[in-house]
Amino acid sequence: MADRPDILILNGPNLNMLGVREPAIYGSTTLAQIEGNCAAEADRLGLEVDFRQSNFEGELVSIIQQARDEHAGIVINAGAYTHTSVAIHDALALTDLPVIELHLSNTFKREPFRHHSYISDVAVGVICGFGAHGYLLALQAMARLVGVVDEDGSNA
Ligand code: DHK
Repeated sequence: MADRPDILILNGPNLNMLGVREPAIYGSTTLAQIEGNCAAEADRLGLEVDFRQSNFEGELVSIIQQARDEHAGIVINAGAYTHTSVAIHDALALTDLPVIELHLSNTFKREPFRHHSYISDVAVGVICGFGAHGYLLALQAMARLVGVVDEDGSNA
């Protein structure tokens, strides 16, 4: 349906390796499986999703810049760029879109260099530590932010 809000779910470096990458930390669900789960959840919620991944910082910046014309909100797992990228911070700051920061792992239980995020202060909120299920939690939160469900989770 064309008038469903279209949510960009943007994945950064190394997330294309989910399934084989440190499964004790990131789980065994592949990015393709997460994409499929997101599509089903988006359909249930009344959203469209545009699910993307790049290992390149500049490409992530360009996708974020384009999102303001094409999408209603951004869910971003920027991978390691979360902790390093002023460029991604600045790109997110100039969108007028609601942003949700997402991580599979609980970054605060991990190495100190993962405790700082350049994204949190331009995000509405942060979801971390729930593995692949976090993507579905992020979509549920986004559905309320873009007004397709009420605060209590019922259809708006
Ligand atoms: C993913 C990464 O690739 C790491 O660099 C972050 C994040 C954590 C995650 O948990 O999804 O530190």
